[in-house]
Amino acid sequence: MLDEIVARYRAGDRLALARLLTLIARGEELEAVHAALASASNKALVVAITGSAGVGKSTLVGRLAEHLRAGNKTVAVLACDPQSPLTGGALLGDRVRMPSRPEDAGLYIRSVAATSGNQALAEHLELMTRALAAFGFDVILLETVGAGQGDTAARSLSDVLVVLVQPESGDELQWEKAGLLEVADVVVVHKADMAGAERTQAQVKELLGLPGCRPIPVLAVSSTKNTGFDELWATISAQPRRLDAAASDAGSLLRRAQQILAERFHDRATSLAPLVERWKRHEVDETQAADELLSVLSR
Ligand SMILES: Nc1nc2c(ncn2[C@@H]2O[C@H](COP(=O)(O)OP(=O)(O)OP(=O)(O)O)[C@@H](O)[C@H]2O)c(=O)[nH]1
Ligand SMILES: [Mg+2]
Repeated sequence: MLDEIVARYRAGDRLALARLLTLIARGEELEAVHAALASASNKALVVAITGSAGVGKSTLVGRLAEHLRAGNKTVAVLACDPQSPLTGGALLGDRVRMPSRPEDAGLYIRSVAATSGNQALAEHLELMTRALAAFGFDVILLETVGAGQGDTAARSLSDVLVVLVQPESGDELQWEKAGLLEVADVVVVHKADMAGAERTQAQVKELLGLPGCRPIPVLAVSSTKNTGFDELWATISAQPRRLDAAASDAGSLLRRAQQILAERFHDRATSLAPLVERWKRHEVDETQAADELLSVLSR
């Protein structure tokens, strides 16, 4: 049955995509799904949007998706919402303030129950993201709740992580400081239509502008007024892609392994060359590369 789903998924069938995501979310057939996605190409930009409850993540994600669609980019949204486990309808209807357009093949929205343990959730999210990327979406937006642990997971799952704060967060801002510095690639003062937004933006800039800190852009965006989105997208696009960097790290690790093998066991090094070539062509992922590396070594 999985074979059939995968075949239809590869042919671009959205229903098959939905079924594949459901299997992943339930933690079923993960080995087979891993294998099916192992050699899939991945050119999607993965953007995580995080921040505390009520800061307007869903609204902003909806708006951003609209902007991207207007620019002809295809978009998939994965929304993790611990308060409403798997309520696809509610997500579209109430929470994401975005016209639901089921006829738009370039937009796909899916909610994810964030009830499983952190580690399992992260693993499932990673696979779901890969399944969406391999399906061909240009951009994947991940809405995650901003609880320290979750942020760190979202960071490793995304190319760019955007943290939302809102005006006059007061004490909360102190708490955010450590978290922001640790995880954010871009900070957005959201609800910029509210009083105090400019002050908050200045405060956050000051917090993040400490000497020795890596520079983090701090933008003002209002979903209600629909302002700041061009700059937001320009800033996100200008960030280096973390997942590419991770992949090239793994690539250089593989090349180093080849070097060491060449020095010590000449015959095995040549047997590793095809793997390195396939890695360069993105035909294997890290897991598969590691497996094959081990099998070459244990021969
Ligand atoms: N003034 C103002 N209010 C906004 C803006 N964007 C969202 N809101 C409001 O903020 C509230 C929370 O919005 P959501 O998008 O549900 O926030 P969220 O962060 O996804 O919330 P959770 O998923 O529950 O954590 C809603 O009442 C929105 O109408 C904005 O740009 N300006
Ligand atoms: Mg939300």
